[in-house]
Amino acid sequence: MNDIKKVAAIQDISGVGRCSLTVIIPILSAMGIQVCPVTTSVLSAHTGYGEFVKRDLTDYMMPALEHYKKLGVKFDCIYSGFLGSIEQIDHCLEYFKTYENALKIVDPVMGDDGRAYKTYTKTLCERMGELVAVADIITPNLTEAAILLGEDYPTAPMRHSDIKSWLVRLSEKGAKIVVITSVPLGGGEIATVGYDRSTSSFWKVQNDYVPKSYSGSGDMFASVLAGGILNGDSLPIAMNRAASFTELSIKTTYSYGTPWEEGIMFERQLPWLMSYQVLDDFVGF
Ligand code: PXL
Repeated sequence: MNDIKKVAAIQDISGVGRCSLTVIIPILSAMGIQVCPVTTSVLSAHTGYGEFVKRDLTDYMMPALEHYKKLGVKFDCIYSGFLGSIEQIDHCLEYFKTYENALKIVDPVMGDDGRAYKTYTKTLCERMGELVAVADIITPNLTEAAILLGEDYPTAPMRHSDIKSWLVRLSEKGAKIVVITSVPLGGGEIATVGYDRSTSSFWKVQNDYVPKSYSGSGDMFASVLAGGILNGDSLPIAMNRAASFTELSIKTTYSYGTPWEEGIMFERQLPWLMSYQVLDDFVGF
């Protein structure tokens, strides 16, 4: 029986810099899931390099969808990430509508460290809200959560009650499951927090502080989370798996002192994902 799950990953591919498809494909493959890329653009390097060569593939997205419909391809999950234009958001909405029974994961990639990426205009950020509204699961970092809620980026650690209210308000926009990464809490704690509206449950996984961030870490987190959920993990176990793999890979990268734009060294950690370890390093809060 062919029980390998299929994920349509609506994402770009960047030659260097380890983000989007160059992270998502190996991770989900290692977790036993087939990635079917819907490539939105090809870049020589991600936008964090400042200069890059780019070929936009917006006009490829709908013909590809028509072809998948003709072939009768069934996707178990549609997963969108970094997007380059309003048209690409419209096309993503079509994919979500077409595969209404698929698990809809939206990683609302828009920025980091309190700032929107240069390519993300105000309109593009607003339209990202439409994708968030049709998703089952969303995985914003704190910057993206603030943009989606129209809040200022918090400059001080957040109280539990405040981050819980952010999770609930984000979920009220549509998604049943909301996971926010890189949240500074009181006492120097940094955490990944999640909320499942169907059970009204809040979950927290602690992260060690590493004094450097790397491109593609959000893609890494979201793809491991997606793989975990598709493989039957509960929400806290999937969050724990995603946070642990990301932390392991970030610490490895930090130990080698490579530049942030080269992304996270994860290649040699992939066997950890294949072992499918049972995890219990999470708490309800
Ligand atoms: O990791 C997010 C991402 C994906 N794709 C491209 C990017 C970025 C972040 O900068 O530039 C092309």
